Amino acid sequence: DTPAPLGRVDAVVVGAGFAGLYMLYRLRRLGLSVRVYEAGGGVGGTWYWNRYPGARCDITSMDYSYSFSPELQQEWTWTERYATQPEILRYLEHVADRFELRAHIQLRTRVTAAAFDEAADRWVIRTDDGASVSAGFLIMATGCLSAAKVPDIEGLEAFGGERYHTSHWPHGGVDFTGKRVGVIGTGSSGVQVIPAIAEQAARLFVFQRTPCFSVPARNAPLEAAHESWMKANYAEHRQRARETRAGVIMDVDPRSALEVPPEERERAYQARWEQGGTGFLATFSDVMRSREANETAAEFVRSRIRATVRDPAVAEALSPRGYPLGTRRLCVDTGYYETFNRENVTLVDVKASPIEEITKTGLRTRSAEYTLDSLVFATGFDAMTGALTRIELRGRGGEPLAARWADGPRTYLGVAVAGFPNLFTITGPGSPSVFSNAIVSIEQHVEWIADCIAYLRERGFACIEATAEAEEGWVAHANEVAGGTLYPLASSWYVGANIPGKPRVLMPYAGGVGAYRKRCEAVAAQGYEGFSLSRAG
Ligand code: NA7
Repeated sequence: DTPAPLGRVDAVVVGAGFAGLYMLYRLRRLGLSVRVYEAGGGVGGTWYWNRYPGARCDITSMDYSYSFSPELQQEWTWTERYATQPEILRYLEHVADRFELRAHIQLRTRVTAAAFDEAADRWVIRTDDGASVSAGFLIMATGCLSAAKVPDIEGLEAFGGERYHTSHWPHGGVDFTGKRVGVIGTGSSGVQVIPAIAEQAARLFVFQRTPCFSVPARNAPLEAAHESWMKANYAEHRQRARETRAGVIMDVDPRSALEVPPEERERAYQARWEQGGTGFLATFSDVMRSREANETAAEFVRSRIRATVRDPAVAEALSPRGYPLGTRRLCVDTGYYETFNRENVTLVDVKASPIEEITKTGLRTRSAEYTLDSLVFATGFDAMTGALTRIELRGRGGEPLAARWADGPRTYLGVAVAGFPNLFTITGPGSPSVFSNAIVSIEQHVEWIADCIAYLRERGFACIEATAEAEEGWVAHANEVAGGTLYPLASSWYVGANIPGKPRVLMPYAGGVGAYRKRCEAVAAQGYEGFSLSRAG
């Protein structure tokens, strides 16, 4: 078994989704030789893999797109308020072509391991085709929600029907006509796939463990007037978005939900409900800050569920209780609650009667057995850390990242890890990432990393590494910010609660993208404060 020759590039980028494509573009503009490895058979990342029916972004399309190229944002036309998966994928394919990125991307290649060579100040990266490459910089554009999770349910392998995970959907699509289908999971993927499957399948059983809060998307064709207004004001609009908490401009009512008379409060929630989308969270300034204020919003959603779902017992089972609204990601749906009025749809409460086994012919809960032709797992991801720790990343002294993070991820600014020089994590744990419009966070990280690499090269530095003290300080700060929010009150993937044994830490940084960006800019302006920089040899 002769090892393949070791190629050399200036940088390796792992992943060709929104983050990897833009990182490649920026590094090429600096004149670096770059290789991007992408496990998928095409570019697109999340939008390549999540092909389930109903898959759609829950950030409006004109905001969920790159801002780095004024020409691109002028020439591209989105068709709907919220873009579907195929449309976003087409957009990313267009970006790869338009900026001539494809020549640097190696598809169908998974990075399996990477080790830092301390003598050379370089990374040696191994791929599943048996090849190795040496790179000065290693940039992980592996996504926050890319390591799929299938629960370890007894009998899983015995199932005789077809099995799917929403994020590994077959490319040719699936025809559920005439089938008895089970969906496990009612998070963002579940609320999108359930109405779509219900329209096709003969019977649909929804196995729900934790009910979600969902608001209507009110999706619609993009209005020409809105599009031209946005295009005329894009630069300013994008700049304002970058300065917000979540990377999207929200019209936050500055009042407390508790200072407003109940009828007026109800009208305000109703108005946001009619508008659709996550702007619902901005109905009052303290919805995400005060438990009591939050409960008024939560109760409003429950009242909408009761008004929509005809069977009161089903409505009650769909009504979330016991965690604040928004502390598990708020879902955005099209016809989710209405789906439970259909004759062919049955909600199965697997909190009340847990799933005991998957059998050859279906699924058995403690109290009943369901015969199924197909089983769909909408069971989520080992979020934020999974894609990183599934690769054997070894830093100084050969220490694996997974071991380093055994008690929870520790980073400096969510972009670097002490002991892992010349490694950057785009939207890594400890950065706002999933608490924001991902594209705003991705662009900020990519630009910061590209500027950092340019700085190093201009000054003859071969190596940059976060100091242990800086990392410690950032972790402490992020934890302090987290402690001031409602997020720790819910068992969510934000805190790793969906993965057995995963330490409970709020992984995204809750301080907001605007403040975070300022902090990153200040770090750079101080000559990369909190990092040690060294020359070759
Ligand atoms: P989520 O939001 O993690 O949802 C996964 C769902 O699957 C959730 O309802 C889980 O219930 C359920 N689940 C997971 N394991 C089981 C078992 N063993 N039995 C029953 N139910 C189970 O993933 P999504 O893909 O929907 O969304 C992830 C993010 O992608 C989303 O937030 C957007 O940012 C995009 P549980 O809550 O664990 O009781």
